[in-house]
Amino acid sequence: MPLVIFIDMDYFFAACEELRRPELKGKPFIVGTSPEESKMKGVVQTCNYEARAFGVRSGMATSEAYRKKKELVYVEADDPYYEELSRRVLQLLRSYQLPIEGYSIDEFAIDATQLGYERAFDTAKAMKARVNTEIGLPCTMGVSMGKTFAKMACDEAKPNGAKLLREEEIPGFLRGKGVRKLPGIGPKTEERLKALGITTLDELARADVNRLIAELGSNGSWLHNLALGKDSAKVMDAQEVLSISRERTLDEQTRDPKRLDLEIERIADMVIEEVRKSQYSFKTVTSKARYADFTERIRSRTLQNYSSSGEVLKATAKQLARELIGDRPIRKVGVRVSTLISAKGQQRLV
Ligand code: DCP
Ligand code: CA
Ligand code: CA
Repeated sequence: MPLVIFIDMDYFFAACEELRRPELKGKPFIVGTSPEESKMKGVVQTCNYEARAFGVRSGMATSEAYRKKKELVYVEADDPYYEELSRRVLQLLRSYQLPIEGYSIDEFAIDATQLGYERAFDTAKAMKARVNTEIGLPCTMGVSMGKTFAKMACDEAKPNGAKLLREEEIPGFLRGKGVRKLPGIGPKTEERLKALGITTLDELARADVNRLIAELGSNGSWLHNLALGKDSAKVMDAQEVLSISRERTLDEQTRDPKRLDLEIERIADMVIEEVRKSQYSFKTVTSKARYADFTERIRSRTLQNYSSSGEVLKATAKQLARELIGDRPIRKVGVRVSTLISAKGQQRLV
């Protein structure tokens, strides 16, 4: 599992508003979207902690928020402004030269594996202080193995906090928690799990994985692993080339299609393992050959649909590799998948 620093901005849209309108500080207010006719018909996007003290929450109807607290100040949401601040936070975090993945407008996951726990936690606290002083926004940091547990640690440290959760502490941390505490479990999945008699993460961990898969598809085994404290998903830096590839130099040069098939199968197995670990589906397959004279050629094919199948990858890559056989013997072959989509969030990456 990668060691991850997870950052989530505190009451983000509302904090952005306080930054440019300091007179709002200390007063309960909400940031909302309202249909033109009346602000009362809109929804609370977020609110400051003063408003939360009265039970006001994100996602609540504005009218309900006003029933809880008559004197709420209403602020119309300004998405371009929040996006600009989000970009500035990302830019500041990038200065640490670690791989970083934008998770949502106010969340970022940073791969800190190379730092180890102590330095990662110190770095997280330093980042937090800089976001606070240089940008003027409060945030919370979670540091743990795997993005999921770093995010959960962050959730528990809110607001304006920092929490380090070591790998050996994860099982104890999960024990007794309801399934909704797991990022990725929303109300729908919660209901389906409840139908299976599962309401806590302990019960999810003990559940039969085949039953979970039957009920929830591949998400079932993913969630089961999380409940067991395992999350091997990589931090995907958007600036990295979004493809997964492996290559191998052959023991001896060849032009034999059968020999090539075997090599391609081996390499495809390595690629597919990485695809599964990072939970991607791919749409483009590329095979590459380097010849005895060090020239290289590639052949690519775009599939009809996204796939994460090893069989599809092998068949396509072998066919492409055969098209690369020419007069010169091949000394190195490679397989690459690209046009990736996150199978988890159905989020397009390329
Ligand atoms: N948001 C929204 N509609 C929602 C939930 C959130 O528009 N139903 C927006 C407003 C939030 C931002 O996304 O400011 C980030 O959402 P979070 O869930 O992280 O909530 P906050 O940052 O507001 O608060 P917290 O301090 O709990 O993270
Ligand atoms: Ca937030
Ligand atoms: Ca958030």
